[in-house]
Amino acid sequence: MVKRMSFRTIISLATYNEAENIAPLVHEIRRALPSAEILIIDDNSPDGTGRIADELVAELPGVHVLHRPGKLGLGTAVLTAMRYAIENGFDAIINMDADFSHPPRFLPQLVAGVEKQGYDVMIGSRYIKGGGIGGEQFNLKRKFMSTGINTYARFWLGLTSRDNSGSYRCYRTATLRGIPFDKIRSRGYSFMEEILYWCREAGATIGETPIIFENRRAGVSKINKMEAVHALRIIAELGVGKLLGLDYARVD
Ligand SMILES: Nc1nc2c(ncn2[C@@H]2O[C@H](COP(=O)(O)OP(=O)(O)OP(=O)(O)O)[C@@H](O)[C@H]2O)c(=O)[nH]1
Ligand SMILES: [Mg+2]
Repeated sequence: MVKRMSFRTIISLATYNEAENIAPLVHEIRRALPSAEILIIDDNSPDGTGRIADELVAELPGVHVLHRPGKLGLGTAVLTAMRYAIENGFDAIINMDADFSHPPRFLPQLVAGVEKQGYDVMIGSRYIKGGGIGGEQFNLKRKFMSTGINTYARFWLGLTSRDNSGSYRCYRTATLRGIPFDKIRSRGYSFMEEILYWCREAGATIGETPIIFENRRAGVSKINKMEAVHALRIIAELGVGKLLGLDYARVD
């Protein structure tokens, strides 16, 4: 009889200037979900995050790193990680920010959503009962922006999940295999809404489990106004494209 392999999960961490966060985060992830492998996607961070990642790879089994030549955007980093998960036979991929905004203590519930509850995508959600935003410095402007973008994405893309902009999620790789990656338009932050849209198109079931989002522990934010405006445009274009039955190909 063929012995069934256990459920294999990989956790992807996109990094751009996370030198102070990456090592403690990887160790905390190991404690929270020891069976999972970890993939760091570093975009040649000027602060040396990539070098620290190499040290972690040498020190810990099941930790991997991909070095890209320069800052290519969070969306393409996650996509690269998804391809890696598919090519290397993982059953699920979890993505999380590398700045401690996504506490590792929620990892077991995210995996369980896919492995045990049978969802194709499990969202770590700030906007369902039990979820929320911790930390006193999380300002009102940002809260307002986050709520706004979620309502906007629900409207244009017909999403029914509550938290569509956060990136702390677990995806079943079998579902990702059915997604036309070459049609994904987002390079930056709108990837989070867009991938949910494509998962829905592929017939995926989407669940949400509560998480508490924390302020980044060290370093600075990488999102800028241009990226935010670009994200809004892509979401609207996707919505209009769906309405008109257009078959968008990747443009930018
Ligand atoms: N590889 C890669 N990682 C990125 C890129 N842009 C952002 N990241 C990473 O993506 C994650 C989310 O980015 P953040 O800058 O924290 O964005 P944010 O959460 O909106 O902003 P904060 O207020 O700082 O938390 C972090 O782990 C970043 O290091 C990129 O172009 N390439
Ligand atoms: Mg962050």
